[in-house]
Amino acid sequence: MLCPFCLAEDRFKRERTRTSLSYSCPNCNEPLPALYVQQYRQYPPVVISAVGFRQHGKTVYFAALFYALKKLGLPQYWSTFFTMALNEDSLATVYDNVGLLESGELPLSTPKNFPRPTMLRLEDIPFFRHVDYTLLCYDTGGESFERPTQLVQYAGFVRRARSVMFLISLSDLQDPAEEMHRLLNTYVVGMGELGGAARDQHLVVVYTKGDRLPLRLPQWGERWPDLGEYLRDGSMESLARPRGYLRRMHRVSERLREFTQEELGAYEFLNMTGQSFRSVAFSMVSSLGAEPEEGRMPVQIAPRRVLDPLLWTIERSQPRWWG
Ligand SMILES: Nc1nc2c(ncn2[C@@H]2O[C@H](COP(=O)(O)OP(=O)(O)OP(=O)(O)O)[C@@H](O)[C@H]2O)c(=O)[nH]1
Ligand SMILES: [Mg+2]
Ligand SMILES: [Zn+2]
Repeated sequence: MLCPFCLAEDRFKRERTRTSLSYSCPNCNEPLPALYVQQYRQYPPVVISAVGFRQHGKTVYFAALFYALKKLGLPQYWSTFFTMALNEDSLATVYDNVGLLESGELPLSTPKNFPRPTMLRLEDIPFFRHVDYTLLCYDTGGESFERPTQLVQYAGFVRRARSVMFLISLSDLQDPAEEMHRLLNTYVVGMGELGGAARDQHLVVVYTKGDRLPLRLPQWGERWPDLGEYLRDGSMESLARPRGYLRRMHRVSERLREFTQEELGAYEFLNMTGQSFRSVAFSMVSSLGAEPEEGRMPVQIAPRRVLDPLLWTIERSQPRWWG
């Protein structure tokens, strides 16, 4: 079983007293949530790891994802769906982040350290019938992805991910093709040092801050109107029809691949991802829905397509993709 805190695979220690039953990891001695251990097979862990440079939108993405899962009326469309945080830390992280966004504030830059995961159980997502999951969400400072040695030290969680997310904000890059390739190169070398192999993983490339793309790329509206439209009408209703939703999400991924080649000219990145991972998918989100002003949101946030990277990750963590 996978320890969410030190990521060792081991059998957990079990201690029963007259009044309690507790579990801990023999490797790091951290206490583990009882439900995590007792229902490990029923809710297997899926590691969600955000890889990306400083200020590219990792923390805001997680906050917007929690916001979308809790505040946008999903149970209205998914009739038996609910989420459950597995420990006190996770409960606090979810509610604090949702509260922050609701009040128009934005999270501070994340320190570079080995993060504790937010453990969130997802029950009855209609897209994936047979298994429910415990998400283990890891978010560390973007500096950790500047050099392989830093990645090894602060982001070792990536090794346990079946599917890894690269969060890339195109409007924050001078030369997207070159810098995306640098991120990838750093990642692949770091994974090697960690004793893992990217070859065993799926990659989900997530273009963040999608609301900014029309400004950054004047040709966006003219050449990629379908992508702009996909982002704009990213309301929750369409999630009521899982099959249609996934089909469209796959089509958008193909279009974003074309965009990456034709618009960004990121040939080296594309060739190397093709070689380095089991599969590569593309998605695009706007966590806030609009540009902040002076470090605050002047309007209520309107997350767009923030579930897509999660759906990709879960799809690629399914036995069919994995086995
Ligand atoms: N316009 C727009 N800006 C965004 C969006 N998401 C994030 N930002 C901006 O990007 C800033 C950085 O986002 P974070 O999520 O904190 O970035 P990070 O990747 O966690 O950064 P580090 O923790 O420093 O590695 C935010 O403070 C916002 O100003 C978005 O969807 N749209
Ligand atoms: Mg951060
Ligand atoms: Zn441990």
